[in-house]
Amino acid sequence: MYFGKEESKKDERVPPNQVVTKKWPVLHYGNVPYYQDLGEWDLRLFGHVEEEIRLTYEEVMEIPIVRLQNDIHCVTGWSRLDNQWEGISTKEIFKKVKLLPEVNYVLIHAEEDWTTNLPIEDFFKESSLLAHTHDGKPLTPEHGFPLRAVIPHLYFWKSAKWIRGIEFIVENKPGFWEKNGYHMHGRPWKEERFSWD
Ligand SMILES: Nc1nc2c(c(=O)[nH]1)N[C@H]1C(S)=C(S)[C@@H](COP(=O)(O)O)O[C@H]1N2
Ligand SMILES: [Mo]
Repeated sequence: MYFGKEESKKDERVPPNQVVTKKWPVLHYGNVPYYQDLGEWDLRLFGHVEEEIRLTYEEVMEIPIVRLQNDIHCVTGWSRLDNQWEGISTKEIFKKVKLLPEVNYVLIHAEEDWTTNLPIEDFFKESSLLAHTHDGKPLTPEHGFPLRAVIPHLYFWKSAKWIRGIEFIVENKPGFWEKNGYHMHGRPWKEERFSWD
């Protein structure tokens, strides 16, 4: 009998110093927005782009849906496996806006001026999406309704809830938690938790 490989594969599924939870904790700074209607809601694609784009909620919902399953890893130490997301691939955002060649980073803007920064390759990775549905149900307000980023290969603080804008930038710029000591990149397998890691 041979156990070795399967066992080590299982271990490798969860990044170092993370504990798997079946529950889905709610974590954020600031207030949960409770939208009465989405008439005023928009998603701005701006920064170093040929022309700024503003997508209404209807326009976002017309974009073809992608379904992706992944594991999420919060920097506070919990991981949740096999999340099923529906939303739009970040590749669809790439099709909507013409980026200027000097763009290297993305700053995701959420309600209440909350932001998070990441390299452009991470944002446009195959597994990155802007989600509206989790495990078959629409996102609750607490988890990011109507639209949140899901960047599963980075610590979950990069997955902004209540997103309102994607800014394409040249020089890297810290977002909300990054200004408060969290890592500029945040790769769980390298345990990039804090800027001094
Ligand atoms: N807009 C916004 N998005 C946010 C945050 C926040 O404070 N504001 N917190 C981040 C952090 S630290 C985590 S761990 C995840 C938590 O998402 P959840 O509450 O759906 O589990 O959201 C991320 N997205
Ligand atoms: Mo977090």
